[in-house]
Amino acid sequence: MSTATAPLPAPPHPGWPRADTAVRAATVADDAVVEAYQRDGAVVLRGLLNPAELNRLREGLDENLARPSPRAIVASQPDDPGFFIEDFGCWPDNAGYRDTIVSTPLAAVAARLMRSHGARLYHDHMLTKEPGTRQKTPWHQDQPYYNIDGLQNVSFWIPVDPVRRHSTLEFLAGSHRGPWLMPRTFMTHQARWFPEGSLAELPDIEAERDRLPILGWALEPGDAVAFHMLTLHAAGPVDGDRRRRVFSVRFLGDDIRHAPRSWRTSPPFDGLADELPAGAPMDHPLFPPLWPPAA
Ligand SMILES: O=C(O)CCC(=O)C(=O)O
Repeated sequence: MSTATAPLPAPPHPGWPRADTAVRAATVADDAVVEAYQRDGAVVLRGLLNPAELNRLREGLDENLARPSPRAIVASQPDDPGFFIEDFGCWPDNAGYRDTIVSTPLAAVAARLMRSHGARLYHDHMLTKEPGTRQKTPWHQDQPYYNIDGLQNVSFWIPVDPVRRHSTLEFLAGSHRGPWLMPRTFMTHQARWFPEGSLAELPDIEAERDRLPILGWALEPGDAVAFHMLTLHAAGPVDGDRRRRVFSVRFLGDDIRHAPRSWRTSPPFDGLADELPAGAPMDHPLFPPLWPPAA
């Protein structure tokens, strides 16, 4: 992702927000869900997208899979019977993603979960595991890979296919309260971000999973999970009869500040440090404010 090449974001679509946006957001993320998000750092959101919104997102995902961006990476081994592909920062070129981001209640739900007045887009991330993918997604936090400080943040993980319990995203409840843990490359475990020894290493969560508060939900299309960028999470393999096409989109709240790094973040925002000082709010065209809607 480069600030030099990214086009200016499209303004919210005409007719946005729809009259029912705030009501839908308060229904899917009612006070009990918001409280659970604050306490656990992860919640399930049943029926977040309606069938028309889901179809639009599916079109966006299929378009992305047919034409991955130059930023796409293969996250499975060559001998994996399936295939795990990720892509980043595609929304400026993908109308299905744009519609999903600006024309659904996502931003309004984000503001509620974060207990923030405003919600601005951070970035999008596609994660698809094709049938039979053996590759697990290892336990990790997201924020140590990023260029932001602050607590008011949320990521949505939105599958367009049914996801079984053993293939879904799992969370260690409460881990969003910290500490920050060492980010490593998923397949070769290299420390490419924070220098070796500068953050604590991850505990062996799998070895202790029976006594840990692990959350995870089987999901139907239209459902999603929402999680804090410090919540430890991981995902399982997928069965041979299932695709697992997922769109993840991440939002920032009022307290988030720019934290430029001396290394390349994941995803990268090349050149941003020249345009947005350290400690500044993320007030930049790459991160359009989406809630509350402009007057
Ligand atoms: O989809 C996956 O397998 C992992 C998702 C993930 O780590 C994320 O969205 O941050």
